[in-house]
Amino acid sequence: MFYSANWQLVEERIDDDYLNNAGVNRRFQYIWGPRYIDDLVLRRLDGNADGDFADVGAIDKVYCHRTDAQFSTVAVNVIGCTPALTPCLRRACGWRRRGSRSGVR
Ligand SMILES: [Ca+2]
Ligand SMILES: [Ca+2]
Ligand SMILES: [Ca+2]
Repeated sequence: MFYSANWQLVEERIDDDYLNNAGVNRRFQYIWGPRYIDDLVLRRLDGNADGDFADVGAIDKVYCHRTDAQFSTVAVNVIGCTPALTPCLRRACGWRRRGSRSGVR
């Protein structure tokens, strides 16, 4: 696990089958917002640990965290990723283009 200087978890590397096949199988990255130290915005999963988050289908995913006023996660929206990250995040988190109605969470 890797942490920022503020002790926010930024990356987690998981070895699911260490005894039979040592080596990372999955990788999570954590993206934090600027509002507070516990402002977790989303996690993204590199489900095949190949270094990208663009494998379509059930392999790579985005987990968008919705939080309450105390920055506790109250809901997680999970979607399979697409090769282009921005539309993927828009779908997962309901983000809109700047200037459109009901924008960022
Ligand atoms: Ca392994
Ligand atoms: Ca991948
Ligand atoms: Ca890939």
